[in-house]
Amino acid sequence: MTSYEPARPVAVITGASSGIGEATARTLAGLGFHVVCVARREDRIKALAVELGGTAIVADVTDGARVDALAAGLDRVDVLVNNAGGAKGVQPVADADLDDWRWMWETNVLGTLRVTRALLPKLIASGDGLVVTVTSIAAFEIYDGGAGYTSAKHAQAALHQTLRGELLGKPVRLTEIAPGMVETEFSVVRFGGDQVRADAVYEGMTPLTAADVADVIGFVATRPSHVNLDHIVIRPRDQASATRKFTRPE
Ligand code: 8X3
Repeated sequence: MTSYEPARPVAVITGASSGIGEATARTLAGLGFHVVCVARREDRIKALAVELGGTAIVADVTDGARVDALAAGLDRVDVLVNNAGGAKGVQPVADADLDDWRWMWETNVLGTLRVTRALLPKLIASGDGLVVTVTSIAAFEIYDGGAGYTSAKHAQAALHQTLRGELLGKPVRLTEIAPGMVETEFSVVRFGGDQVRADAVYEGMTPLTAADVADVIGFVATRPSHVNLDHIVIRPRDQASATRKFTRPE
């Protein structure tokens, strides 16, 4: 199903078709990893994998059979970057859309669980595994209209952090990356494809780019194997919290 040079360490990146996932694939490939780009959008990850000399695997993290096939098709896994996920909607709890909530829990929480559980034996067998989970500042902050997303991110972080204890003594490091505002497809997806509304989120301030976050993931992945960066929060200078940002006057 897949072919790669096992001599190079292998990094599996979910949600690799755009944004932080795509940028992370580029960064890790530049650092010498064979990148396995996982996402639903086949055309995008195929082009990316060709460009980076990696492998594209079309899989939705909500599909257990595809995730198991992904794991079965890989001989070696050194790094897993759990990046797939996102937000849908900004309804208050009183008007919560259950389908949006289900999607957020399925992708962010159960998606991370499925992929991590499936790849864990190979990460351990590598002798020096690393699991990076991209959560969000929403994993430790809450805000009005954000409960579906913040609750999913809190749960994703709890799952990731639990592994830190459960894997103690095993050769696997665990790093949670919690970004604030990053200009990607994040807000477009959240607002159901409304680009104007998404652009307004970042108007008058300087958000992070996907490459800014990928840089940090590259740093994490290149520390000596006894060094575990547990939790990294990265926000733009213009953002103090999920609800406080500095906006330049026009
Ligand atoms: C999203 C973080 O600050 O854009 O994960 O709400 S923020």
